[in-house]
Amino acid sequence: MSSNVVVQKENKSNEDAEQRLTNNDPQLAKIFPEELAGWHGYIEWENYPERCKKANEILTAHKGQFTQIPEFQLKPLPETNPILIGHRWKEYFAVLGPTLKDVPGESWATVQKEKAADMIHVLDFPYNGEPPRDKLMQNKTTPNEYHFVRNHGGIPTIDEKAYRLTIGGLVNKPQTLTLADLQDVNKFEPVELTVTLQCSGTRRIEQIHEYPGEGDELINAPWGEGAISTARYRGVSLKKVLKYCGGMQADANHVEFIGADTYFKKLNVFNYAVSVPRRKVEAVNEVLLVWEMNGKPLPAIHGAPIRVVVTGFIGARSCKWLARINVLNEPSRGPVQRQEYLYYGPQVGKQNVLFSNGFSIQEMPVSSAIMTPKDKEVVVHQGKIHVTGWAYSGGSRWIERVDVSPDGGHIWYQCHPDDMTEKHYHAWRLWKIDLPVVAEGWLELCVRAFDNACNTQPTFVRSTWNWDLHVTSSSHRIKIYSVNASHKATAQRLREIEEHGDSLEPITRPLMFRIESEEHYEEDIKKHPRDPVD
Ligand SMILES: Nc1nc2c(c(=O)[nH]1)N[C@H]1C(S)=C(S)[C@@H](COP(=O)(O)O)O[C@H]1N2
Ligand SMILES: [Mo]
Repeated sequence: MSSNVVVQKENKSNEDAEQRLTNNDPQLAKIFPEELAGWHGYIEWENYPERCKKANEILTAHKGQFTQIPEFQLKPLPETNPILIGHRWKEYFAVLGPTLKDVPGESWATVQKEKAADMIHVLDFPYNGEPPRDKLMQNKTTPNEYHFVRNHGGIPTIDEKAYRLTIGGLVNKPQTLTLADLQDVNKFEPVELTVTLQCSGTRRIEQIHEYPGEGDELINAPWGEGAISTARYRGVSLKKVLKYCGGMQADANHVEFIGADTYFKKLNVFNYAVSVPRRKVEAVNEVLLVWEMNGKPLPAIHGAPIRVVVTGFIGARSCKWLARINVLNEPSRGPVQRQEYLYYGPQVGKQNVLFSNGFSIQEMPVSSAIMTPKDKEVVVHQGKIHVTGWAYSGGSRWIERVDVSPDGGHIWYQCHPDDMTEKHYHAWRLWKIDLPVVAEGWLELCVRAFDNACNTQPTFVRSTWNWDLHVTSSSHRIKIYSVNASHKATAQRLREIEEHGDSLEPITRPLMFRIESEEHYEEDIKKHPRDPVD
């Protein structure tokens, strides 16, 4: 129920970036070369099965030496920042030789350069980070330095001038386009769009806290409510780019995106590859190729120079460091598409799971979260608690209504439209409410949103728990300790605390002054005798 702890202690990511394993085989630079001049950290795997086989042999030979995946579901998360350290993944990079061995360290340097100092580093490598909750609530569009990041591998660095995008498969005229081509207004009219990206793992920590699930080898980040952010992107519509390639052929059904980064699965190597259905690409401005984020060049950590933005779908489909587009007859065969981001039924788990059991998650459902106050916060108020948060629905649906409850979901109060940011087809609405609260002590606050199709959220985490721990979209619940200072007795106690230089928090610490005078106590037991009259 609670979200990621705000972490204070430093965890030694830099030190750990010094690889524990190395592989000094002089042949490696030749076997696994950089694919293109001006691109760093890009090994092409998909076009070279022999190369993949060789990588698998090397990884298999080191199998016993890789660090175990840390256990973080059956015990509390470390109170460090970074929270988790991706030793194993760094070791995979190290044993493949010079092209990749420095990428973990470089990736961490990019985090330091491009991200705010107070980001919560959920996993240091591959880098996964979410902003502190109050920072996410400050603007309808998230400043680039606070936009969450989800990586499955390293961050390739690509010189803009050397960038080129190959488009092939079931298109009539395969093309290779440079960045200048994509930005040429005579070829493609640029578009701007406000888009919320949401990782399908957002709020996963709530599922983990209640019922742990799949512990993937790429650590499935224990996200809080911050693996969602919104930006204004500038780019071109992929629909137009494919038209420029002579259009898709009749048997084209899916469009695959291949990133320049390297991804591992059970000691096999891949480039990051995902796909979306043809009909999604053919909708107007729902799939963009972008180079600008909030009026600034797309940061390296977000996929520079070109990434895909798929509106209303899980973040995973918005491929970063886009190297190639393949138009296919069927969904991508990449493990990210076929073996991950699957939504399993209630009795599926380690004992019986098959990839074919789950359906592929594409559109995000309606979801929301309370961002302030924080879970377990002591809130002193005068009868109203100021509550803020986000609400979002995927699939080009938008939020119409947000309700907040002060009592776990019996009484609900609706946010006034003036207290919600404006509507977009593909973005969240931030909301706020002064929630009427009379009661004192522990209260469960919860939120539920409705989209324009009247969809709303499941009631409890348990209602939609799933083995892969995706799409935690149940009504978000936090516990707060209410102190209502409009009540006479409470106002009096707060004054006494101040007079004695004592403090209300932490509420678990006893007060060190006498809480009731002798006279008052005597008076009261006279009025309300402790013993029955007969
Ligand atoms: N090439 C590539 N693209 C990628 C990923 C990745 O690891 N490699 N991660 C995906 C996932 S799972 C998400 S949620 C989004 C996150 O985008 P962001 O890091 O810009 O917030 O990028 C997607 N695109
Ligand atoms: Mo994601």
